[in-house]
Amino acid sequence: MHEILTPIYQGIVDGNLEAVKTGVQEALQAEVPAGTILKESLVPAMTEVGRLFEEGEYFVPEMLVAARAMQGGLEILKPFLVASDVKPAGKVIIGTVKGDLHDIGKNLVAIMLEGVGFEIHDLGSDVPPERFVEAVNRYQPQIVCMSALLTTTMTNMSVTVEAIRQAGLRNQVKIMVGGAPLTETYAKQIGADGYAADASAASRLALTYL
Ligand code: B1M
Repeated sequence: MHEILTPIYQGIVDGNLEAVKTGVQEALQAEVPAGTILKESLVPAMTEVGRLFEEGEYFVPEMLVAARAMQGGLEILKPFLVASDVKPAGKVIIGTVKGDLHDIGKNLVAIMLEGVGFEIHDLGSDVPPERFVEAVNRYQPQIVCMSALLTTTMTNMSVTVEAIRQAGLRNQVKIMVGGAPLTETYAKQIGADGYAADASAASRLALTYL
């Protein structure tokens, strides 16, 4: 890892929002590309937080402060990740499915999609199937993106796909899913059109649907 990125990584692991903000600003001033800052410090730091949680060293409060610190860093990075001169390529609605509060990955996917020119309607987290349906009716997007981080909530993706089908809207939209516990096979199984392992893959895949 680039030396200048160490305080950002450590700041997230320690849940130190101010250290992360300062670290990100300093790295940008030193002309480290935003994508490098993201991939080499923010993302690995969250992986480490997950490992510490799994090993019983961290509990929910520590995960929460780490997440806040990461969001703080992401907010500063966002304008640098989103190119301003790209024309809207299409509309996307995105949300984390019902019962699931994890929104960092979803936010990152939204940023990358915005970066390639999509108009984003972010429904937030813990989004019930009927709100996805309502948003498809309201915004008429080409693509619906769903995120899930828990094995217990990924099943709500299938419920949401079914709700969109029941509402007679399935042929109007492409449905993309992602999140750590998901696989390509699972995506196919629930009748989604596509799966993306990370935010860059999501933006590449979305462009193929236009
Ligand atoms: Co939670 N949590 N958490 N957590 N949490 C995980 C997911 C976990 C793996 C930790 C662990 O045990 N190692 C585990 C899940 C186990 C499982 O089900 N397999 C877990 C658990 C158990 C829980 C609770 C149940 C804990 C408890 O209460 N006992 C609880 C559940 C709450 C709920 O949702 N109902 C819980 C709570 C929380 C916090 C609220 C404290 C916090 C979230 C805060 C927030 O998001 N605002 C939190 C956090 C931070 C994590 C970890 C540490 C980090 C998640 C993250 O932000 N990663 C996580 C461990 C880990 O992932 N290492 C963990 C960084 C992010 C950039 O990556 O989200 O994977 P990710 O997104 C990627 C890709 O997955 C993909 O692209 C993104 C960017 O490249 N992607 C998509 C994501 N969505 C996509 C959608 C697409 C395409 C790609 O659409 C097309």
